[in-house]
Amino acid sequence: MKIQEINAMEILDSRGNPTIEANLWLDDGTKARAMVPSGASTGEREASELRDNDKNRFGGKGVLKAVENVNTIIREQIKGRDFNSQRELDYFLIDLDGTRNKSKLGANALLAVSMAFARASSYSSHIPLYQYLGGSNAHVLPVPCMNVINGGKHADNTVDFQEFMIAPHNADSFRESIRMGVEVFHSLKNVLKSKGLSTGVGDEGGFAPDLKSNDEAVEMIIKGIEMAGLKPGEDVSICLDPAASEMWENGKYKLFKSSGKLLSSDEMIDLWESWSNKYPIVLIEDGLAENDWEGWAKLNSRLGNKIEIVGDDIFCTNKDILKRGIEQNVANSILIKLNQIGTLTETLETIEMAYRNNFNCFVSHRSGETIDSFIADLTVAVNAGHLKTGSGCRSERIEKFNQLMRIEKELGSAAEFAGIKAFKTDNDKN
Ligand code: 2PG
Ligand code: MG
Repeated sequence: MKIQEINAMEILDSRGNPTIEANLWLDDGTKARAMVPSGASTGEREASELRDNDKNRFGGKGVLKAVENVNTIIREQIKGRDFNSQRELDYFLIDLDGTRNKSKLGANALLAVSMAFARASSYSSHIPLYQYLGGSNAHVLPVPCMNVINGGKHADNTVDFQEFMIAPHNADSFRESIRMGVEVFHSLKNVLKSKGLSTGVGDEGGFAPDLKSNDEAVEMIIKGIEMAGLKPGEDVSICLDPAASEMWENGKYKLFKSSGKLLSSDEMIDLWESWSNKYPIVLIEDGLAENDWEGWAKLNSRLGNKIEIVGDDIFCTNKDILKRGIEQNVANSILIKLNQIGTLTETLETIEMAYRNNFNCFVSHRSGETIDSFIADLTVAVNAGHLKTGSGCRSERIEKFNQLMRIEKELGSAAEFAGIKAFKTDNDKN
């Protein structure tokens, strides 16, 4: 596959911040575009997102340097060159950058090219992206974990924890599960309205009301599930991403948005244990901070045989860090975000390592998104069984759901909806 032309430009993400888009042409005339998302609660060890830091443009958030790197250094090296595989291109880009964390050219620049090449190759070979990436066994439609209440860094409210998600797993199909999820989203809106609470939404499309406590968020969601005529735990379960790294300071967790409480690592673990006993929780992502490895090992030994313990900031989709996590037994699942590592191939390597070690993979959007639906295809490609890509509104989130419905339709009778078995819960033992 010879690259005929490549160019990039600065576009905007869902928060109105600049991000990068690449357009790539192969010599058979196929053309593809890819857009790169951007996080707010980023892990310390993520690959470097190159920003201009020119305070005169977008408060320093411009990405003109990354764009220029694609249009000059990368273009000069890959234009007219033949790449036999995605792997060959991605390792070429990694070598061209030459740094450990992609700080020279920018992980955002590299990922735009990597994704655009994958999409163009799939068009060129007339194979849908999910099958191009995953092969002919790509057939599992994920449970959409929908982030219906936003807090933490994603909303200006009194909720400490970043994401309260619903997992509508008791369905026969993805389409049905999305219907259930959206109906819960709408009935949650009515619950909030009836209590005089705000129904404005946060960055990922979940509601962002001021609540008296973090518990109240879960209680509202349970009411919303019931009001939609569904059974909490049986039809729809709860997943959490408190994004605990954001609360971690001097060895303590600051719950300052709600109560002003300061919790030790052990107290946080107790909190998650008590929550998972009283609420129908099937998954906790980043229940502890990225540098609290000792705490993670304890959390996983306490709850890891009951619910899914997902590492996001702690692993950063990085296989070397995941390896350490496997050795130290700190989790049973990993969050997968392409831009944390910066190329598709490295993402697939991390996923492969996870599966080989009996870890689950939970595919994820970023809080700053675009309408690019690449992660929908990736989720089916690797039969991940669950993904998180926002709530029941905002087109940059909904587009991924729509793409999954298209894939489900295309797969026809070969499609399988993952259901509850997507999660690492004690159902595993049944
Ligand atoms: C997370 C993500 C996505 P951000 O913490 O998992 O929900 O947030 O993109 O801001 O890192
Ligand atoms: Mg997270």
